[in-house]
Amino acid sequence: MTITSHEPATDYAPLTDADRREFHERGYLHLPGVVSEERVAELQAEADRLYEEHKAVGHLDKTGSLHLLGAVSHSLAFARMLDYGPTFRYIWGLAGWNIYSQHNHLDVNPPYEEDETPRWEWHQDGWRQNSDAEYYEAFYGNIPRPMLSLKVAIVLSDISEPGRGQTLCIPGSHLNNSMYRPTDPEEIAKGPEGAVPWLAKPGDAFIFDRRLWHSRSRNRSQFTRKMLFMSYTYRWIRPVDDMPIDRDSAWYAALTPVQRQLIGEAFGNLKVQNMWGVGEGGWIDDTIPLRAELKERGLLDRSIPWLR
Ligand SMILES: O=C(O)CCC(=O)C(=O)O
Ligand SMILES: [Fe+2]
Repeated sequence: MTITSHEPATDYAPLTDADRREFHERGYLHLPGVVSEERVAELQAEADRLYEEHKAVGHLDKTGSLHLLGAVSHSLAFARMLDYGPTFRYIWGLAGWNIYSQHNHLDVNPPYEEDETPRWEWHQDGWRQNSDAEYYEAFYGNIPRPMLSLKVAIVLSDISEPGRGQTLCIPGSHLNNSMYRPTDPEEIAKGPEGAVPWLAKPGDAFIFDRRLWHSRSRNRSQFTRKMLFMSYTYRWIRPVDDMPIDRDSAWYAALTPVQRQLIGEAFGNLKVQNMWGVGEGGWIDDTIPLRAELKERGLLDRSIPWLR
């Protein structure tokens, strides 16, 4: 589809210390109405197009849901959300310039009435990161594992009433390395204490730390839930999604240098080392697009390690 929005893709407003504290205290932020109406309409149309395309070839699951990994490679409008100023300022502000999106997905979840044995779906993101990067507790004590990635969730349908398949989370739980896991079906069905559903309107966004304990929930309403999730991590961490990049495509040609970094491109002659933030000679590579962008705007900050 044609891109109709013309507002600048980037709005590099730095975070305040209070913004950072709020995020780190709660493990997530709800940003009401941050996505422009024009963009929301574009994203909804793309979500519907991709749903219909995947439905036509039988790629929905048994609940009729689409969970499309590597979503930004299927849509220019999605890829252009990677550095959408009002959400992206939290990403570089909290994680720095040496980042990309290793994992991003579109979720379209129609109502699903069928009764199912309830499953416990509470988790932290990152799979082996929750084991491999663990601190040796006998020596260090029980300290929170590292964040390593964070995610933007863009709301594309009205989920302002409970029961519409919202993501659930436990505020502040990102600092806990483990969570109680019941086996009793009744307890599983009831869910954990303190769970909060993300009630929101189209155009709202959530930013969340991958350590935040969260769960999907069943959509028992009459409304289809539509969300675009984009995770960002360091360039020295490998991709999660299979995201083949066609460098001859119109999609690729339309991406800005920062967007190309965010889909996982490396720059210069030393492509592998470049993922570590360096160029030839082993020096920090000031031409890495997001670093260059922040530097030009005077937003690198020696007092914040990831913005050095
Ligand atoms: O679909 C959802 O509500 C949650 C998905 C999830 O666990 C995630 O995006 O990390
Ligand atoms: Fe998750």
